[in-house]
Amino acid sequence: MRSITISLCVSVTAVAGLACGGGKAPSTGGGGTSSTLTDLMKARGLSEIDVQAALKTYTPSGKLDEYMVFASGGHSGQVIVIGVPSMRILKYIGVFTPEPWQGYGFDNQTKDVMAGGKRGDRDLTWADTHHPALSESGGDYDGKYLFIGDKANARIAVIDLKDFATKQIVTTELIGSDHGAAFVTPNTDYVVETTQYATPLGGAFADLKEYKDKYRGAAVFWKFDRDKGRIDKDASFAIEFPPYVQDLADAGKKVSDGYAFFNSINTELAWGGNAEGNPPMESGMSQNDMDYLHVVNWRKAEELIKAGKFETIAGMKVIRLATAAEEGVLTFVPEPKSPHGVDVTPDGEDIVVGGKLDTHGTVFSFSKIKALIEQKKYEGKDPYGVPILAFKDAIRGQVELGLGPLHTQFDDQGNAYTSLFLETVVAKWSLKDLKVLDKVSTHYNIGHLVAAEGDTVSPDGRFLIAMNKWALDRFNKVGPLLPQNFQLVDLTTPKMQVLYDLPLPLGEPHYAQMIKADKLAPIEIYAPGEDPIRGEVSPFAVTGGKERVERQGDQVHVYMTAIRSHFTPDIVRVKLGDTVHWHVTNLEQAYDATHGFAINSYNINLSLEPGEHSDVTFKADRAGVFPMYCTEFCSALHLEMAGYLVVEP
Ligand code: CUK
Ligand code: CUA
Repeated sequence: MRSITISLCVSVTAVAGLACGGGKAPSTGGGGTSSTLTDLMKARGLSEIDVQAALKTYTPSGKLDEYMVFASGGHSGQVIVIGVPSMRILKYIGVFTPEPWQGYGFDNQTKDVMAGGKRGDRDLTWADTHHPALSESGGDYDGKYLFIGDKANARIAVIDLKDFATKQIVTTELIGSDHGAAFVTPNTDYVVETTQYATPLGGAFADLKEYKDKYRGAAVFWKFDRDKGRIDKDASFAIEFPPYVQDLADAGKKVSDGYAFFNSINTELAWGGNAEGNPPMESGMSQNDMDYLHVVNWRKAEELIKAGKFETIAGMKVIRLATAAEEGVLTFVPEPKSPHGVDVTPDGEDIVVGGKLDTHGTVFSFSKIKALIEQKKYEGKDPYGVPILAFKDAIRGQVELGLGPLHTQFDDQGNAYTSLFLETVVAKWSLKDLKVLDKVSTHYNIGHLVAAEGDTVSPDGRFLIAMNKWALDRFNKVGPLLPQNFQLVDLTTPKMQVLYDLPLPLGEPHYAQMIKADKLAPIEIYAPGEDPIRGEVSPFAVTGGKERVERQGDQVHVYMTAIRSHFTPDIVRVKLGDTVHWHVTNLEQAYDATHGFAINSYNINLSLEPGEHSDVTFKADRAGVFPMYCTEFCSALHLEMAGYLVVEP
């Protein structure tokens, strides 16, 4: 895709076969005549640029998208799947929040998944999801798994892209919030989760006055078991950090494989207290000219774990700060004033840090950093004993970007794209010359941006999405709370061009990743009787003719099947006070044969995809007659797919 159209008349007539300049339009074949293109443009007030944008994104019915975007759902705790270039929303995946359409958080299987994210005894039914991470092989997306972090509650979720469903949520009481999460190492050996706000490790109590001595950050390296498709908590470990408020993170790749990079924003060690005589947090944290980029040698950390050089805190193996500093696991490099994004270039050689309160992007050189570490050429140590390299020796250079640089992505032509929050533009710049080449305005308050495979070892270029916050004046008004705005940007033209605005009315997404659609190969149906969370046929699954209700004391087991257009049995009689174990198997094996299963007043709604088996357990604590029915319009006789739960007093 390398065309910029000069004349709309030429391009549009060529592409769409439409008449131009007031000429006769082709007949619609329906007897009437359609308007000419210019009439349509005039009637709708569209410019040539608008029509070009429309032609680049319009995807006729039945045509598929080339890319899929996995966007964080922000406060909703979910993941949003979007097609590119059409910008059609394809799915919301239930992750940290119950999602009734998918039955997520309603059946026993997905309740167990959600229970994996409990903090203490508390069920958590929301999340502040920030950063999704697709699984990688050799630093490239492989389309197998997706991970996402919950900043509010320090949790990581594992989503299997075989069926686009959440399979596991993990958390550790070691830390109390995260932000540099989720990021994967180049072969998805580890899913990385880093603290944002420091707390005493393991959730112990210490007053904030003891911030410097008792509060800590940490990077958790969750071990991912690819065969099982699950995080292995026992094989995971963490590295203790000073309480510098670590922010974003990225894993090294290619030449920097084995390393990970974390930035931080609070070398001042401010901890708030604006009503207790201290400066407010935001000024307390913005005094110093430099913060610290944390350079972590995680392969070295793995060796220390193997050698037993760790302490166990809250069930997690932790390499203590002094050990990490002494053994060369953790090294600091000064980075300009309260940075935000940290992004490793496709070749793994450079680390780009957005200045936020600085107008520069700083480009650190991995080979220089590595050489300095090997020569032990330090300019000093921080108060915790962590060696510090000299800023000027560790950088390749700086690029003057503009106001409020945050996050950076890459294309296949050696260019980088950085979001400028305060200037509210995307800046395109040359990695080689560190020179800005182009800027495009976005509406408004751009946070992250995502380019096609733009954080991998082989970015595609072509498309970029500016992920803007609070879409003031872009859409029809919907009250004071504003939707977010994903703006699709064309990277193939000499000047970047905004093609499409997609409002996202579900939460603040922060980050997303864009993968080539043909790397994904989701299944269409489950095996007969399969429990999707365990990935095997459920011992409670039944086939047609084997349906039954069994009672053992006050425990009632219902073995039910669903097939168009009935449940068997369709009347279930229990007694008040019984515990009911309801096992439902969808007998269908056709792609489009999902059944729902809802019971009135009992807060039950399952989704049974073809072949799927689900269980739900509840106490029949309310007597009466409760309609139950299928919640998907599955057939002409869908309304008849119903029955009754009878709870006898
Ligand atoms: S953060 Cu939100 S715009 Cu959580 Cu990656 Cu930068
Ligand atoms: Cu099954 Cu409607």
